Amino acid sequence: MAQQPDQELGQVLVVIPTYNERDNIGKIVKRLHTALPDVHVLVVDDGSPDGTGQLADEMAAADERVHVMHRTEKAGLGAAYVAGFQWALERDYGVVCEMDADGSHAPEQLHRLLDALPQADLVLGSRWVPGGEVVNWPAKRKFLSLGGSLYSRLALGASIRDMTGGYRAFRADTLRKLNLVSVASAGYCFQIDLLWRTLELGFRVREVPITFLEREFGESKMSGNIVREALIRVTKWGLRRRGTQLKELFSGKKK
Ligand SMILES: Nc1nc2c(ncn2[C@@H]2O[C@H](COP(=O)(O)OP(=O)(O)O)[C@@H](O)[C@H]2O)c(=O)[nH]1
Ligand SMILES: [Mg+2]
Repeated sequence: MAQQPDQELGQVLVVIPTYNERDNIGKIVKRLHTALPDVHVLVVDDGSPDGTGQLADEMAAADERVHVMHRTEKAGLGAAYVAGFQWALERDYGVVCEMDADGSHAPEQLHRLLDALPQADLVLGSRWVPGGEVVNWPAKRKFLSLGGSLYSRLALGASIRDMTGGYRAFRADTLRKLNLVSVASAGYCFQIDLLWRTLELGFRVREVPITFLEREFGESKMSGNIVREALIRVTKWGLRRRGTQLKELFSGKKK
């Protein structure tokens, strides 16, 4: 089992965004360090009223592998990740991972992502490739995830099966090229946004199968607004892409 995917890729940091995850954060970090003792963790907490941030501080005080970033208000998953990634890039991390706090992404499967990173610039934990699965999700969520991936795939012309997943491993060098300051996607659309930027730059993206398990404790923060933001943005990017293709076709014909 790999703790460092490749000596040359460097130290691994797992960024975990949290909002009201008090019942989950301790368990997930413990599982992660049991599976991969050498990885570092950055908890990015948006001022959770349930005290997740304080609990994370206690964990950080007792363990030098754990770090905490406190943000003042709930500003969405995307904004939390951008802040966490910037923190990572200011330090000496070679690999930066995304992972949910609620146990949906099994830390015991992180090695699958890390093992694939020497041959890729971004590795996606995928629910929708052979061997991948979702456990305990209501039909509505499955439909939303599959539908969201299909729509994004068609609009953007991408060949990725799971466009919206949040279990990922980036090379720090990949993240550096993505112009994070210009990422405005606040919600889960952030996942499509970053993937799209990575593909557009011609980076190698690989999917590896994961088992996504619905949370046992706490509540999902998924909302209608999050879905609308994704739909509007993906449609815009898709139209822009078609416009560029048409322009190229037109200028090609005129020559
Ligand atoms: N910091 C921060 N974390 C968030 C926010 N929204 C969701 N999260 C975290 O993102 C992860 C995924 O969220 P979750 O509600 O489980 O989404 P679901 O799995 O799609 O239902 C969890 O660790 C959440 O605590 C937010 O606005 N700010
Ligand atoms: Mg969840």
